[in-house]
Amino acid sequence: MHKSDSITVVLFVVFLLCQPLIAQSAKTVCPRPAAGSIVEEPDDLRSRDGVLVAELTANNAANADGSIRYCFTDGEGRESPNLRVSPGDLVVIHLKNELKDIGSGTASAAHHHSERNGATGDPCSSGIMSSVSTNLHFHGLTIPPVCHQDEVLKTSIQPGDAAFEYRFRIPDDEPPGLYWYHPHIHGFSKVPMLGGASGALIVEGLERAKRVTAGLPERVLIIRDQDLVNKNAAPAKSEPVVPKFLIDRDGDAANNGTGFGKPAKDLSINYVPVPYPDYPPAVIQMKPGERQLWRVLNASAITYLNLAILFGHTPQQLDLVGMDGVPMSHDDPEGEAVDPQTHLGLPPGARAEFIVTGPPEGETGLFVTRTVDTGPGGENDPNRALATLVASDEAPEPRSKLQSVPAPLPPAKEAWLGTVAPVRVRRLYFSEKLAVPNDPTSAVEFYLTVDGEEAKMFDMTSDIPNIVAQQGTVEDWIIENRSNELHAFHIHQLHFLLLDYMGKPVKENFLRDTVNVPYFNGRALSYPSIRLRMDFRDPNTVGTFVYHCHLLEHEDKGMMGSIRVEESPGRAEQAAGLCKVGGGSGCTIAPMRDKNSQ
Ligand SMILES: [Cu+2]
Repeated sequence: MHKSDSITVVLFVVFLLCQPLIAQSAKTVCPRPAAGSIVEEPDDLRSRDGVLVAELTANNAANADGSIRYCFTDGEGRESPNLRVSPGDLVVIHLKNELKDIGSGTASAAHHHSERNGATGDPCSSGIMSSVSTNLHFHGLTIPPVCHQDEVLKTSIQPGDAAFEYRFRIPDDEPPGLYWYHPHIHGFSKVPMLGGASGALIVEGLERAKRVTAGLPERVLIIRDQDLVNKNAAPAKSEPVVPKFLIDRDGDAANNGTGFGKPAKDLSINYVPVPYPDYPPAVIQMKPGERQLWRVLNASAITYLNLAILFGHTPQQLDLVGMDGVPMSHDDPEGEAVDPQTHLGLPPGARAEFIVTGPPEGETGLFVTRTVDTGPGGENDPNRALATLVASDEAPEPRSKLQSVPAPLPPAKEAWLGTVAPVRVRRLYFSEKLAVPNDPTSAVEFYLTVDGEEAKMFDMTSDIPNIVAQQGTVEDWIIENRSNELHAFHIHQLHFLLLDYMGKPVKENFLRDTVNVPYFNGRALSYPSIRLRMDFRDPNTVGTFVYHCHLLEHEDKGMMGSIRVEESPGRAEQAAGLCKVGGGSGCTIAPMRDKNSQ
């Protein structure tokens, strides 16, 4: 071979080696549709023969304004896909971290436990929580809080780590409905969520519980928030003149109480942005008068939603069938009932599933979020459009349809939570405090405290849980809000029943995993509160996990606590073979041991 030939060969090999790099840099990471686009459904990854295998990669990229886009992509490049599973399915996800250290001031890392485990360590125990760490929380699923399933206190995957395997089974009795996945790195959850690091997980079979949905075409709509695209713009001329906006400590527009003005954050619907100040609506095409099941997730970091559909100025009926992944079916064995609403409040993290009827031929509707009064200390969540509903015979059908002839779900294994007596009542409260009490410019600290304990920010390094509960029991928790803004209470691993709201009993026929807690107005004689019945009956709740505010800047700044659910002693003895089948004195549940016993 001539020398020049070998150089040519070397150059050609170098060219070949560079090809993937060139191709990758030319491809946009986490691409986003333009404002006003048609709302496309996320791609579906469906389980096959009882198994869903997904290769997911956490990606990010900088926007021109310095904000960061995030997404999870699968091996085919599908962005933040829907994970569609059935009860009993095995889920295997290989998660690769390709996050880049971009953006300003976000690269600081908290190296909890790292001295014990080295710089990178075992992703199950490293506890390294930084802006480039990632992991997954499966919001709403009752699966064990252990590494490789749904554990977020220690599990953390770093860039350069091998793909990390999540492997868990969807419980046979997991209620069918809308769940979701997102990273849960303590102290660093807000930025990825604002950037779009979230996706839907659908447990199929809603039509088996709510036959009224059988055969309906369905849509998954993920509403996210993001930093304002037009930060310095004046409100649209069509808006009423409102008091000059104020900026809160996090740099967001503060609640002005008018329903108008600059929002704290922009919203997007399936990644189609609807930016302030003109809110150009995205487009949802429907056949005239068509009934569809909408599964709507509020994946916002801090924005409350109050959803409505308007034809002209008239709010339309939304036939609610499920909340937070739980069908409203325990008192509706035929599954034919709906709960008609004209607007649906969704705190960050919550979901609603409801039947929508499309506008008549040639007419349009408007999908909006109405204003939410978040309190004097809250952010501004004004009235705004999300999407125009365009009725046309040519509208394409949504990709998914519920089964037409569903087999009914097996009856619930456990008694309805509302009929089970709680073994105890606990009181918790949300509060906020200035880091330097007499300095209004100092940082705000956020607390979620068990009444009687010292209020302090959540400490990731502590192995002592704030609450210890017993598997097999149910408890009532009264949660107060002593601050002047809304908070959204969420607990991992389980659902609860809302019993009282502001001291008044409510009769809800469904369970939640995320709930709004009203703010203190400074004048009432007592703090506003809610009462929840917490369900620790499922053995999958055994272990240590967290409860927190789902407004992520509050969570990141310490508004979180941990709970350890202990295996019931009777159960442990049974497992160890000490009890005969059918019980005996040695098999009764021992008294509770609890550091918070009064
Ligand atoms: Cu909060």
